[in-house]
Amino acid sequence: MAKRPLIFGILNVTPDSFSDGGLFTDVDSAVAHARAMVAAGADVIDVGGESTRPGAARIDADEEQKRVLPVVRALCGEGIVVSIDTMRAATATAAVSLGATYVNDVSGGLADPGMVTAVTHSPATYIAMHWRGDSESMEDLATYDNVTADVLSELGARVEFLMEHGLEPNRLWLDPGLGFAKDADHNWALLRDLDQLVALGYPVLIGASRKRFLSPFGETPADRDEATTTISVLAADAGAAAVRVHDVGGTARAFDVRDAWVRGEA
Ligand code: PMM
Repeated sequence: MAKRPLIFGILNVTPDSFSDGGLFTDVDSAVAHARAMVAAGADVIDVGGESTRPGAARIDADEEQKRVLPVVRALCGEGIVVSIDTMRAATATAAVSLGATYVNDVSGGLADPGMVTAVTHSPATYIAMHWRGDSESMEDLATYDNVTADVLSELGARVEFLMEHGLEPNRLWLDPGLGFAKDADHNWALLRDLDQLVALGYPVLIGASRKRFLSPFGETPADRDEATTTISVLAADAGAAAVRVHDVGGTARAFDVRDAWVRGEA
């Protein structure tokens, strides 16, 4: 059976993210929440300063950096492994210079032409997500002939571009981008076909946590943790390398159960 995925705990230092917007806007509360997620079993804390929920307006780079960099500095100072969730090269570069290990770019390098150089010239691992357009336009871009084939080929093009620009293959991860220019059926098809994305040979991150396509299983975002955790376990079985979640403790317990199943003992 595929090994236990890493758990990326979500830390949005934004006023407007769909699930945790406004909760962790000062450094102290953000750091406290990150520590709690690490204690609950997070391997990495994914720090984001710009909401990507459908319809969200973009903020400028200064505002993004004012939100995230003090938090990144504090977490790296405590030895916590940090991922910076940004589409901007300047923010990625600043966060990596403070010690961030991963650059999580929901645009896969498409939003900022400087991103590819920023990551190739850094020691960071780059997580390239499938993306077709920003939050303001993405709902109109959710048309596919065959969502799995189309996402695989569009991500494949990003891989080729990144390699041509000198990114080493062992510093690249991929993400199908659940909810980004995808309707509910697209997300479910991508999850059903996850083994095909894993077969490309790069570590795959899955970000399903509390998203709207889980609404049949929970009305509000906070009601969707069981559905999220079930997806995390199934994603683990399909070979995902990491899951990006709000409910770290529940995910860690579910992975403990899965490990007991694999070992034949608890
Ligand atoms: N989803 C959100 C934000 N960042 N990053 C990756 N790699 N994959 C995702 O699916 C993803 C992401 C959505 O917003 P949230 O931070 O409020 O969950």
